[in-house]
Amino acid sequence: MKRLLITGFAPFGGDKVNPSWQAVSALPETVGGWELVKRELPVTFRGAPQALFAAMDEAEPDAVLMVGLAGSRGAVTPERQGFNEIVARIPDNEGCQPRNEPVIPGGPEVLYSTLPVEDMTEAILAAGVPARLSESAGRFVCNTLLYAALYRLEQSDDPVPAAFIHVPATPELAAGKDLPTLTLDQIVAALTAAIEAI
Ligand code: PCA
Repeated sequence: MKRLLITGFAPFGGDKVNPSWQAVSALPETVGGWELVKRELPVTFRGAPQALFAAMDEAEPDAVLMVGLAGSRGAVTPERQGFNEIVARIPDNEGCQPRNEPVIPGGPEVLYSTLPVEDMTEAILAAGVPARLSESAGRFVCNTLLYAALYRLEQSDDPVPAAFIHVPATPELAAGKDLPTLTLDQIVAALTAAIEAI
């Protein structure tokens, strides 16, 4: 069976939970012919790529799917691309707040996701969950992780495909805040449909 490394993030910015990891950890052990290897990543510019690369070396996956929270969005949004730019609006979980720095000095401006993000978006919609393809993963830790992963894979001899999916807040996370939400069940259904579309 082919192996999919799928990651979610720890809570950040004062939140108690992160639906990205809640949803990833709620997935079954296998989905659509993929054996899932799940990891929670730290929300730090330094640690997130490091932890992902360590998991890639250890698990030797056939594909990599990263998942993160985009609390202002009302739909599940596969990301078309990562940008070589960091502009942190808030500090990461180590207190780092880089601004106007490249992810990889000298790297290309944009790197494109190498999993079928259009098909994944269609599959999520077909599962009845709001979805759209996103042109920007922001400029915080999620975009840094996506760009760093695509860059590392591009440099490797035997690159496996990779992509990133942002998910909305859940009612649990949004309590008392004015945010659009999907239920955790909807987010789990969306990730399941996206994996089945790979
Ligand atoms: N979302 C943040 C970082 C961690 C997460 O879940 C982002 O979109 O960059």
